[in-house]
Amino acid sequence: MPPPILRIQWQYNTGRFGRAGCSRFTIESKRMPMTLLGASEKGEKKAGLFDRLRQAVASTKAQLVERIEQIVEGREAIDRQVLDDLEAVLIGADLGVKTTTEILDHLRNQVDRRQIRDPQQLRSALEREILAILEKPAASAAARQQPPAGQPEVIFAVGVNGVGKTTSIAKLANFYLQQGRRPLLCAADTFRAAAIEQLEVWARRLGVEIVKQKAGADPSAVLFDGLAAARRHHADPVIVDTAGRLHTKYNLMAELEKMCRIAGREVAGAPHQVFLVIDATTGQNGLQQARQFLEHAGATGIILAKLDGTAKGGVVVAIARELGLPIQFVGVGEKLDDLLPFNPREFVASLFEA
Ligand SMILES: Nc1nc2c(ncn2[C@@H]2O[C@H](COP(=O)(O)OP(=O)(O)O)[C@@H](O)[C@H]2O)c(=O)[nH]1
Ligand SMILES: [Mg+2]
Repeated sequence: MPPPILRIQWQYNTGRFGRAGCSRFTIESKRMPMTLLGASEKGEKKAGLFDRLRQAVASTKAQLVERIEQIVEGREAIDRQVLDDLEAVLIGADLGVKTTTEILDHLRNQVDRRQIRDPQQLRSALEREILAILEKPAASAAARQQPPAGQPEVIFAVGVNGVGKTTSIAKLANFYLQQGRRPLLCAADTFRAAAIEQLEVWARRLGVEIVKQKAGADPSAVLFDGLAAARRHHADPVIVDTAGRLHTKYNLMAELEKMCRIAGREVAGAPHQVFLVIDATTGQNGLQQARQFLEHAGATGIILAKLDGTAKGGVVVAIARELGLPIQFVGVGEKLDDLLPFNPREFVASLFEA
């Protein structure tokens, strides 16, 4: 039987935990986060973020965890049929064939060694498997090179058209603003005038500086200007929008490589971060497209946009395993604060908690 749900409401009018009236938030969790006991602002914010992650993965949870519960219900042994059904569920939730096969091999192994016997244990065994896959690339993220003192951190966003690059850049700028930094946006997707205008609208809304040129300009020239402006105005980080048109793939990749060279010549170690933006709603197809970028752009991490409203959130696991890159942020909507730092444990908890 699942552990009972603990339901807490903080009442701002009385300053106590309780059930009635005037609450601003509700937390439901098997484990009560310690920070909430003091109801500090930090705790409130954290609970809010977790709640939003939970909302964003609701469809994936229905597709994955709730189906597993249906499979194991009433079964007495972990037989071939149970494992075949589990395999179908994992593929249906877009974990991909390779990742699914690896997970099933591990589970079969545990069944053979009688480490798991009861079908009811499959759920938590799967939770452990997914967490291990997600935590693996996260461990390597710390090795990133830092910019020299007094120089801006340079961050590129790359990925196919329409995946959510420009929107994610605006959200990232908002994230860094909240950390007390002064981001500068660089409109180096010069392929379409609309792309420059879109970034300008965000910059105005955020009140941050933007460096741009006319549509059709050399993206590397815009980048060069952006870095110079950042140095002059002590802005940091410089967040660079890039084009993502796949039909002129060769030019695009050559352009990206040139931008990386220019950045590195101007600021040691730049680009310090290259976020590959992937659209979660495209599932395995998105993963395929992402691979093509990786060959040329050398990404350091993933932003998974549009996790809200997709049942294909299982692609998170395939991305972590097959690209070997940490997922650093997930997009959960179109607003500025709809970007959540990705934490493997929280992600798994949001999917598997009762
Ligand atoms: N629901 C949702 N929509 C998003 C998210 N991120 C981006 N979008 C939408 O996806 C569309 C394409 O985004 P855009 O940033 O222009 O993509 P780009 O071509 O890669 O720069 C826009 O309509 C965005 O509002 C997200 O996390 N959730
Ligand atoms: Mg764009």
